[in-house]
Amino acid sequence: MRQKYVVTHKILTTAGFCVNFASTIGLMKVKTLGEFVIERQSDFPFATGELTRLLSDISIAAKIVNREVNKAGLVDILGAQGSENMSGEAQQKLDVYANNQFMSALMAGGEVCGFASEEEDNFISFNGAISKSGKYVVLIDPLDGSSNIDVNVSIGTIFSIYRRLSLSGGATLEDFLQKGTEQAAAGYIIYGSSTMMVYTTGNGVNGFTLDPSIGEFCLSHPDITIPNKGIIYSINEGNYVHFPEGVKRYIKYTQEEDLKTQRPYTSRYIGSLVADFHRNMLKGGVYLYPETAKSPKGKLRLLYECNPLAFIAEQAGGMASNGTKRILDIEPKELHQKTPLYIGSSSMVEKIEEFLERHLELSGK
Ligand code: P6P
Repeated sequence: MRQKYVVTHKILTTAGFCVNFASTIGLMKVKTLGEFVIERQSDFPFATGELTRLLSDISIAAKIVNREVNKAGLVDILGAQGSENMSGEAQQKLDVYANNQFMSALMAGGEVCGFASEEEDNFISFNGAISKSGKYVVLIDPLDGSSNIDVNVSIGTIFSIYRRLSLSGGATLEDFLQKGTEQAAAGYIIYGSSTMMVYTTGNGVNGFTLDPSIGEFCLSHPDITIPNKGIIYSINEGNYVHFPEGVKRYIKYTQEEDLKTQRPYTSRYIGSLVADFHRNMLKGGVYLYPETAKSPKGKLRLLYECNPLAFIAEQAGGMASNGTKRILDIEPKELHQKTPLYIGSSSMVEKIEEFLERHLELSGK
């Protein structure tokens, strides 16, 4: 009898191990980023595997950056680099590290002929034998919100992908100064309670969560849509006195009691654009960064922060405006140009535009 029990126990234990092993190595029904992009390759008009490799290059760099972000408190990678970026902001060591990781991965991948970054004064033309014939350029904020690294707040990477306009040779400035409507793809990575990669190629928005146990981004948020309205507004009210009158009136509007429109709204401001945007995208809400005294043209950069998030917002059914114009329609004039940004649930962005228009008229501008 005992012998029979021992044999049965061994069989059950082995079976249990096999099930766990199967789920651990992903035999369960999970779809990796790589599988998804290949499956959707036909969505991407020019794809002959190019997008697959390009997004794979980005995801590899994201995993490496994620590893460093997660142990930032343990190694000498915290704190200021001692240099400043083009916008005069102190570069954090991890900013520079992330910038170099994405640049190296894209240069090695061969699909990209040029790279522009918040951390680089000018664009970089990849002149390697393979890269020179790369059909795309990438613009990136390698680590947005990096001033939050030292205090363990979520930060993010934002990227924008265009097909090059120049026919051959190295990348040119015109390859980068394209309207947001011309983007081939755009996405962000959020390094938060989990690490996610969210992207669009113009056929909806999908989110992938990194499973550290298998080192793969797995589809976790298919077909993300922004609720048409929400009750969250994100803005640094410390700049209130410098806001345009229409923004001041909108903030007061959000704070009024009105059950029918579920006011007062809730104020949530993390100080990390990707984190605020991601939450508002899933729950509904609006993020505002108007002109201020310190940033008379707005603080956020059009090409590698506002355009990619605007593409994603619109693909998810939301809106992105500079207060009077669709972000994606703005004609870029220079690489690091800034713009005011109002982005998120459509009805909330529209309400802000109404306030701005009404108070522009009243002020006679
Ligand atoms: P402020 C980070 O520097 C950033 O670009 C965004 O991630 C963030 O939303 C914003 O600036 C915070 O700026 O002026 O409110 O500290």
